[in-house]
Amino acid sequence: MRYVTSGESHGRVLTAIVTGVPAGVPIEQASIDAELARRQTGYGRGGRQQIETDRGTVLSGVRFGRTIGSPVTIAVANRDWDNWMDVMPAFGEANEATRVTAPRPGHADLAGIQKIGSRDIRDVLERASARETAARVAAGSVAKALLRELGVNIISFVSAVGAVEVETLDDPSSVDAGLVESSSVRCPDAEVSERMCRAIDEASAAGESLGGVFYVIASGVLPGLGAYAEADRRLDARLAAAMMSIPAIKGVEIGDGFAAAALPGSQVHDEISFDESRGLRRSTNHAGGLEGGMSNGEPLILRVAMKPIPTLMKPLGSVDIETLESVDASRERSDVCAVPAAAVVGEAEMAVVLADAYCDKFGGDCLQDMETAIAAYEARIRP
Ligand code: EPS
Repeated sequence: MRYVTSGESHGRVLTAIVTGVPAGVPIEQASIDAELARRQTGYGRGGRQQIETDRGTVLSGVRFGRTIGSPVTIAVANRDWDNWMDVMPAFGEANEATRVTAPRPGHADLAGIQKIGSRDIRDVLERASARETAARVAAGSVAKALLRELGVNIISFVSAVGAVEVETLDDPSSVDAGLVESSSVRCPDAEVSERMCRAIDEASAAGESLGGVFYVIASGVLPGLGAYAEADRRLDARLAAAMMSIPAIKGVEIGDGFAAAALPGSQVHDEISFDESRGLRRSTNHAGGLEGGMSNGEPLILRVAMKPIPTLMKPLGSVDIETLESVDASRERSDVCAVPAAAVVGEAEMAVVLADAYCDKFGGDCLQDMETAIAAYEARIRP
């Protein structure tokens, strides 16, 4: 299973096309829209979220509420298009007055126009905008629908906004998802949530932006997904690449991640045990559910670092690409902090990778065949 998206931030519509979706997966309009709404929440978002109420319109691949094995297309309209029709039309004459010429440090702006040979940074920023992630979440909702049938559950939460962080986190996979969903910054600790919101207020008042850290966790994943034998089928590599594909992501850790590099092996590796009810298990999960490029049956735990958003209301120095004079970087309406939204995008990215890995291992033609193959596999690996 994989997806492509199309669409610009202030264009008419975003679309996601998901291919390799097995037939027979139940799809609900409400589940697609609920995922899109989760991505739109989060303290620190800008004025744009008051304009948009994202809805996914299914254009192909679903019939009477079930996938039919053909590509699934979902469109998400940009309501803001009404205000941008004159800036983003497909045809007509370019308007010099709406050109953007002061690239923002940290954004795709400068390398983007150098790459495509444009005199208007808007040609780049419209697609580089994280608005595109709405389409990814639509794609992820299809992957999640399959995973739900297979007993896999994916959650995310924010553990840091700027310098404010949750200090003690014994077992990230046992975090209360209800608490996360009720926090405006997707943080399971109410007191830390409050401090995160104040940090966002302070950044906003200072014309600053803030990054942070989020976890994405999958439970109910069977062992043996991915591969130890081929580099590009390794599940850890594919999950890390999927997280790094989200705009503004600068780091990914699996399990104990960088901290494990400083410890002796006996404190890092998870002992293997057996009991009648649970079969072969690990007593700890330092590996974050991934060993040898494969899932090992424990929860998959990824920790992801997001840099602060590049659009600053108190801008950094830049150079006008037309006059070559020193100027302030361009200011666009933007968010102060989008870490909670990025966490929801992280869930979608993980869902697509895991759905693809399940289709690889258990056949991707139809859900019923997958369920049969999974039952046989579970019986075989059970001692
Ligand atoms: C973004 C800038 C802002 C964000 C946008 C990402 O949009 P605008 O330029 O219209 O104010 O709100 O994110 C979304 C619209 C979204 O739905 O996530 C940027 O430059 O990356």
